Amino acid sequence: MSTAIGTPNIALVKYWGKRDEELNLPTNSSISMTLDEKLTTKTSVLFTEEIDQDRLYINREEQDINGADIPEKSMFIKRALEYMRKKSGIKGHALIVSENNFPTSSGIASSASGGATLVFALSDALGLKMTRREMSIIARQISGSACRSVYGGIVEWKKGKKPDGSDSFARQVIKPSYWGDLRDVITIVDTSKKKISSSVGHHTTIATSTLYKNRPKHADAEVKIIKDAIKRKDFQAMAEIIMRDSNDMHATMLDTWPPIMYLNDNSRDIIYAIHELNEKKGRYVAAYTFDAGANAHIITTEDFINDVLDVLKGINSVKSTIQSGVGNGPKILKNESLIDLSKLSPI
Ligand code: 2P0
Repeated sequence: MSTAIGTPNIALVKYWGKRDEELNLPTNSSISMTLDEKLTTKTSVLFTEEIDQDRLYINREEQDINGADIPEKSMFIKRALEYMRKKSGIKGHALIVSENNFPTSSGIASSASGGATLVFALSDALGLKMTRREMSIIARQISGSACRSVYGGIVEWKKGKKPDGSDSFARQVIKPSYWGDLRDVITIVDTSKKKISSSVGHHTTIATSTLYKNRPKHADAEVKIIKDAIKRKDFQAMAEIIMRDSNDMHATMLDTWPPIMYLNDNSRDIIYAIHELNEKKGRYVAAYTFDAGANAHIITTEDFINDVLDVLKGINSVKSTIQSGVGNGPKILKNESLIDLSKLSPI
């Protein structure tokens, strides 16, 4: 048995579009900041002969991972579980209990922290001693963005070229402590479940958007530039790429047919307000970015947190904010468990 804790990541140059939908192989490389433990996924895994099939609970709700007609995400989880179990030679069924302390499917990357934390817990429970690279490759096959949450700090996911995905994994490019005062102010305006899943969105955008055709090459170039900017702690260069890349991705979504619109009027209020703040300061002090949801991530530094919070106070639709620094990535929790061993169910 093992329990792991992991965190989401926020993409600074985004992953949107797959060259292989079975293996979650992206059309472009991406780069992200792993978040700290304000937002967490905890996952306990037990292998036992005492249950009759594999069982998975997410936020206390049992998910079907055994039937023939299960959702794609469940199939991908099952595939990762079976691969790792086979590698270990352990025979028991898996009881997996996973809990997020934040809303799922609302664009706060629950699938990223979920996938990475699960692979961490499985590897430890099965005694596999896998490298982070191996874990990143398996996490990618559960959910693309999960391959980045296997590491702390600033993380690059190189798209790779091989059809089997063996060269498509993430790696840490900057340690968490390098730019210790970097912050993400996660700004919640909407906690409802998104209408179009990321997996469907990735597919439809590639299939129908003409704007998208320019994106992969452009995003790859931006990854290189932003990596150097972060190494120089050049917030000016970094901020503009972050905002432009988010806008670029959401433009291809709007150009998708039928259109995908994750941003709403509340998101747009935040975009305008951050541009106004930057203009007032005469330079970039904050950068917005949005994933597949209306909630904003505002990247800033410790010095300007209060300016950002003041701006957000003036926006009615802002329900709450969470401040995150750069996180250290997943780890094993030695003395915690979400499994009731006498009932073989979630605690
Ligand atoms: C990202 N997103 O780079 C981008 C930005 C959303 C917008 O990765 O189908 O849940 O599981 O590989 O990773 C969300 O897509 O998609 C995502 P799958 P995933 O973080």
